[in-house]
Amino acid sequence: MLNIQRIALREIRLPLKEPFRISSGVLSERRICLLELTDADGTTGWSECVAFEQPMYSAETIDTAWLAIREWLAPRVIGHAFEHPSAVFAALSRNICGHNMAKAAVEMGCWEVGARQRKLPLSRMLGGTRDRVPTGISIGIQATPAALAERAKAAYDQGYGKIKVKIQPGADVAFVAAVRETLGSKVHLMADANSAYTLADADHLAKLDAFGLIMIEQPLGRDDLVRHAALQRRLSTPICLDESITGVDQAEDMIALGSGRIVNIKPGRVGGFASSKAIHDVCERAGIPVWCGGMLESGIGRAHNVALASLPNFSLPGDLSPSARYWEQDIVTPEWTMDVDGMVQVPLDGPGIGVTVDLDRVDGLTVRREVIGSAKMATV
Ligand code: OSB
Ligand code: MG
Repeated sequence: MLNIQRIALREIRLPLKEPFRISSGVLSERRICLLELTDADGTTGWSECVAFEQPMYSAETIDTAWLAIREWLAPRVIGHAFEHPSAVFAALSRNICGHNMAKAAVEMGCWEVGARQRKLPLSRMLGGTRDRVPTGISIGIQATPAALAERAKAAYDQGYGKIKVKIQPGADVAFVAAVRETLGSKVHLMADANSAYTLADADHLAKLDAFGLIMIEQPLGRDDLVRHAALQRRLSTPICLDESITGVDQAEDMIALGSGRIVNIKPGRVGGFASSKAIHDVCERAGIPVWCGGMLESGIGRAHNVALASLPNFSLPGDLSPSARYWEQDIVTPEWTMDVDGMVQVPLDGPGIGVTVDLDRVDGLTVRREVIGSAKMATV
């Protein structure tokens, strides 16, 4: 029985080792909202809200998420009993539109608490079956094709099983060509446009068909399911949708319309684990592969993603790079690592997320804190 009494929100700031550029903007520091949830039985769990500082990827930001959690979402959970965390998403969604990343942070924290109560690894609580998951890397937009090719080569040599390069108009065909030429024809290569194109660019995008990409991710706008279907008919490269898939309904629409052939599931984008699992299941039935995307998470969000990626239909490498790719030092121990075959171990030895939050470090990085819920328990 889940019965959350208290949610402690905090904001930490974590500088990225190097700026990450996508078509809609640059990230150089992550302002991260962390949640620590406490159940009536004393069990605690952690989650991370993946919203960015600016509304560049989706409408949410860390500040809107903080407000949504404090004002509307935490009160739907605190002091309410749930048989199982799978019931939380519906309770958060009744008459509350949008705010998926805020909902996900609360809901995924509930799954972590539920897993700890049952003494289960989060992976197994979710229905995961793998004990290691294949990892890809997402490389930001670089100044020149040669610089990108050099990055891609270094990543391939490290063992990554999939290389994704960010593209935008003016940094696309020549950049992908340089990477393909450097890596050879066998390496799993893909491009992610983060909605930078319109259907008027279809002929231009069709030039990418020459490079044998395993997919092109989110070429058009997030609401462009019909236009993506038109574009897919013009491309031999499979389209993978990211921003467009905000819930299971959009996944069903994508399948019905033929808007894409692969789905990137980010649990934050879709409102949490119940929604992710529903999308996973719908895609599995339709023969659509899924993989787990990333939002430059700290080690806490990464733990949630790795657990999700251990489900059976996550059949392509996820954007699950190890801690050292992003941070000088992560906020969990052990840090996330990848072996020479590009695999990340799913923690199965302990309950919940399976990594320990470095509280001293988190305290040192905290710039804002707010406790919601039981005053009696809110003494720290
Ligand atoms: O579209 O997947 C994306 C990073 C910021 C914004 C959007 C995206 C990304 C990534 C990073 O691709 C993936 C990662 O966490 O390594
Ligand atoms: Mg993407």
